[in-house]
Amino acid sequence: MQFGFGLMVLPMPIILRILYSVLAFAFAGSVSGQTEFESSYFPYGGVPESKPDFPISPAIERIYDDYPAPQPEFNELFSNFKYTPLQGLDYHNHDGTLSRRDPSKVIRVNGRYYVWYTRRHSNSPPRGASGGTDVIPSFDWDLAEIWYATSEDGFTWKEQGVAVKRPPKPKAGWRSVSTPDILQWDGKFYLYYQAFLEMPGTRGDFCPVTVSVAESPDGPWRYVDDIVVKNGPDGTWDQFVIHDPYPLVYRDKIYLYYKSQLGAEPKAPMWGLAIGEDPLGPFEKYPLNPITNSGHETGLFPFQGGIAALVSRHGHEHNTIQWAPDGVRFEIAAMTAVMPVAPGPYVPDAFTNTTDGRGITWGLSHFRGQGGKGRKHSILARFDCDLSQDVDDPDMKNTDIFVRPEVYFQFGLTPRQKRERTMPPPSGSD
Ligand code: AAL
Repeated sequence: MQFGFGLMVLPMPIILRILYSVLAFAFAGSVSGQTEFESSYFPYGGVPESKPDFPISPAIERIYDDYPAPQPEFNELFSNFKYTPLQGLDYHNHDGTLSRRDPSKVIRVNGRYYVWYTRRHSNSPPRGASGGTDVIPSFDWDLAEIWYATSEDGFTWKEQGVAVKRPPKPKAGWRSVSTPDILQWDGKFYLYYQAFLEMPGTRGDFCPVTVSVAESPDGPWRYVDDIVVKNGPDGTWDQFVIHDPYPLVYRDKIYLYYKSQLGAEPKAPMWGLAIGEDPLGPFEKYPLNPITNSGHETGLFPFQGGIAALVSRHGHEHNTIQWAPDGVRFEIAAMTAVMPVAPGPYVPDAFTNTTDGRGITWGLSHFRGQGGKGRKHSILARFDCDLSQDVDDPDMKNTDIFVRPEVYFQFGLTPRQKRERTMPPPSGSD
């Protein structure tokens, strides 16, 4: 809708903004004395626990209306993240031929922690879309298998071996199987994963999501020859990419979150949800997908009566922890920094159908681009946090984060930027 202003035609949103500014100005004028007077009485002694009943600024309104607690230190969904290298996993001297990445959520079975992940063991490091061949990986997750490791304490891990191998051509996954996540349902275990039918990078990063099933977390895993989360129809947001399948049991059903991408460059990954009553499907896509506007690799957990999400990379709301009271209506609950990439949290109540999710305190994640040029690979690491109703760790609630200069200098200018920025200013501008 548009409104005419003499000869000028202005769009509706601009008209509304002008109206708002005029009204706000008039209002501020009429109460200006009072506002200045009241504001000088905003109390000392910490942020008031409940919303003051005198006029406050929009920024102060937000801390009461938009966050679970007015101070991050008391917000159960705010946390720092601390990282520890894992013991027990070897990387071939970091020569790029062995990579581990995209860990599943961690679960505990018979007193042991289990994790599944993408493992690439190839003759050569990845050589990019144009360098990939039948035996040379294009990307870090090409020519991969799904392996698993177990741990007694979450710090030292023992790699146990392969869980899902690549099936023979032309079955889904013949080129690579990657990025698994785990579901425990009715006494059985289900691994959902990306099953590439072509080299990643051929047309993008397209692959269907399929599933393998086992009676025990140690396998053997039976390949179910079916695509469980289908691509959307042509022209829709998830017509190509369905990545990072991530199942939770919620409201008596399987809530399987996934990531797709609205376009190629700039990347616009967002998350969708598909809901099923049987681990083998059908999974029905939630009609309002995408249900986040940001986020790359999925990482979620039941929290209180809803679902919380670690939204680390990409989009307006990157570096946030979000919460949806119904698993769908996600809102920002906290902003944070240095979040785990590809988080696989330890979620004790992932499959209990809980209505009072207790939260998480640690998990595994990955670091990409290790080894330097020509040796690129990823490693798994542990992250710790306090996103739990049962833990109260003030050392995880710091909003004053300092990072070493080397980390800043890692974000150096590109050669183009350097060139352009060291050029003398155009003549006559002095
Ligand atoms: C990741 C995930 C998916 C992508 C690639 C490997 O971290 O989002 O798994 O395909 O990158």
